[in-house]
Amino acid sequence: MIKRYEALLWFAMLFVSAHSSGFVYAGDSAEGIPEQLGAKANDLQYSDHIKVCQVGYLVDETKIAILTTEPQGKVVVRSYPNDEIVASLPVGSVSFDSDTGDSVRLIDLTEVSKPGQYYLEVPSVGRSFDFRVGNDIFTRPFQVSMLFYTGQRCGTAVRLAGDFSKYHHAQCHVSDAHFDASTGRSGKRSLTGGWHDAGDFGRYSINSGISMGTLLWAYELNAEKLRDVELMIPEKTGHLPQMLTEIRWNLDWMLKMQDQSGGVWHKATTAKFPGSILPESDNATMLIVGSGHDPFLTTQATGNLVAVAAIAARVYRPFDPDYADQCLSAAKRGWKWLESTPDSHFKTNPKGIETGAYEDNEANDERLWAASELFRTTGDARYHEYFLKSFRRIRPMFNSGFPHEWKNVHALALYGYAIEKRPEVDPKVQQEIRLEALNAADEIVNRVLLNGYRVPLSTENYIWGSNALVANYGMMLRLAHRISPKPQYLDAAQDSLHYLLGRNTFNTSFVTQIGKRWPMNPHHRPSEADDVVEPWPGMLIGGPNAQNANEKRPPARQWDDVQQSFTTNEVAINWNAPLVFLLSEALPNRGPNP
Ligand code: 9MR
Ligand code: ZN
Repeated sequence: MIKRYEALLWFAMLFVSAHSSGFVYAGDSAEGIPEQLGAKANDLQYSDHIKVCQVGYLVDETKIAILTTEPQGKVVVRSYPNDEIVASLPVGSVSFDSDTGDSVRLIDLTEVSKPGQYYLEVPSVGRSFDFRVGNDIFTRPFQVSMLFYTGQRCGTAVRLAGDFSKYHHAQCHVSDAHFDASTGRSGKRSLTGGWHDAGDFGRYSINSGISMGTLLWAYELNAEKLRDVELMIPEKTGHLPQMLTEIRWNLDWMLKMQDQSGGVWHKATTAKFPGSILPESDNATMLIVGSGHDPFLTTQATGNLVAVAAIAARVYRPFDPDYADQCLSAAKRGWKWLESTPDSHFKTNPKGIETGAYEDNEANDERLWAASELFRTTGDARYHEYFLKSFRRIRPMFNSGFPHEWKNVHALALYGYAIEKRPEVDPKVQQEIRLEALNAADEIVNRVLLNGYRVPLSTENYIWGSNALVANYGMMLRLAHRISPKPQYLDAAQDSLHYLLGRNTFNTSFVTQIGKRWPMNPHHRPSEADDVVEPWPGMLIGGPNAQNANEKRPPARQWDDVQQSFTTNEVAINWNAPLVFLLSEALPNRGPNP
């Protein structure tokens, strides 16, 4: 055993040292490091062996940095820019992290709690990127992550604001959409608006559903903090909070995807993915795509719309009661369709269609989420009864080994019920769900504490969009914290953010234009096709994906910052949403007015 461990360790060290000097990051080309910080102290060089959260840490949280080489002496924290030593820190013992192949040591800098800007200095290794300590440090990342959605707007010309005004595209996808043969219909329909899903320009009901549910929850749970936070959107919004203005852009489109019957269409895309072009150059026929078999509309698309429109009815009510009514009536019509229509799945792309499939053969979770949110909005016994008779279908109720995702929204249905305050809630059922949610959170926390990088991912979790799994685990922990507050839940949720923002094996923030070094070549058509070198801002890329059988790298290292790598370096509305959720939760209690 020991021998094998030593061999592994030795191999790991070789691996690390082989990669530390010659490893080429896209960000090394300087654009990814917008501030070349003059490292005055001893002319220190930046070292990729010292990984910190490139945004920083909240005042009261446990603050961890990761060291991937042996230190020759004490690590110090210096203030930036005056280089004063503010703390001298011990380094934890070495352990081997098999998911990355790194030998890691934890540096605990929790004692540094005075708001300010700092960096770590490790003797004979170098210095870290600088980072901040403070309680308002996530405001800008929140705004920039929401700006991603503004950039994804379809059906309109987009020019980002302020510093980002070099990013723009002309009006796109405004011609009517044609009913594809898979809809059983003919003719055309206006379907403008919404957000482009990802690096492609498709618009998909299912993926919009989880994205919107997550964003609306982020707002609803943090309304006090978020109401006055300004975003870089083009509208002057009067008294409607800016976040809700951005979200409405996609909500209006989702509502258009609902058929007269109450059912909802699966997607609006061209037949094939376009090349690396700007959206306005994508002139192929826009199609409404159905399941290919009667009733052509699907249970999953409809369940998603019902849940989202039900949440929206609550959230928009104080600002726009007419719009709230419109959302609620759409949700109720959708529910009637769900009740009267047996399961109808989108099993695979119909003939001639090659865009994102978002295929799903299980609809009980979407039905449950629809019932849960309609109950929460109305208190109506019909929805409540459906929820009560169906919620126990899966055991354990929450999967601590795999968070909710576009295909599976079961946990969202349960969390909604767990945090609901209305008097009609069944207290025993609520308690049962809460306890299971806390069990799952405890298991996630344990995994985080055992992981070399404090990542919630298991080895099996390095799949397509693994960064979204990281964020969604964080969201589970934040929801658990709302059920029963514990510092461990907060720390572990923050660990997810820190991983995404640079405290990872690549020493790179996975969110474009946030932190000091970030992906330069996301799979994102507007970034590919425009003449700006840096990618559009605020985009969380998919992250390491170990599903390629021919790979030799450890799972967590299987990420490539190249445009073609859509399996590791694409962006998507459902991946940014839990990032926005985590950032919303990390904002200071009284929303600053930037
Ligand atoms: O996020 C989706 C991931 O879970 C799937 O494994 C993958 C392959 O089916 O598809 C991902 O979604 C893509 C969608 O199909 C089309 N737009 C881009 C999405 C992100 O890559
Ligand atoms: Zn468009």
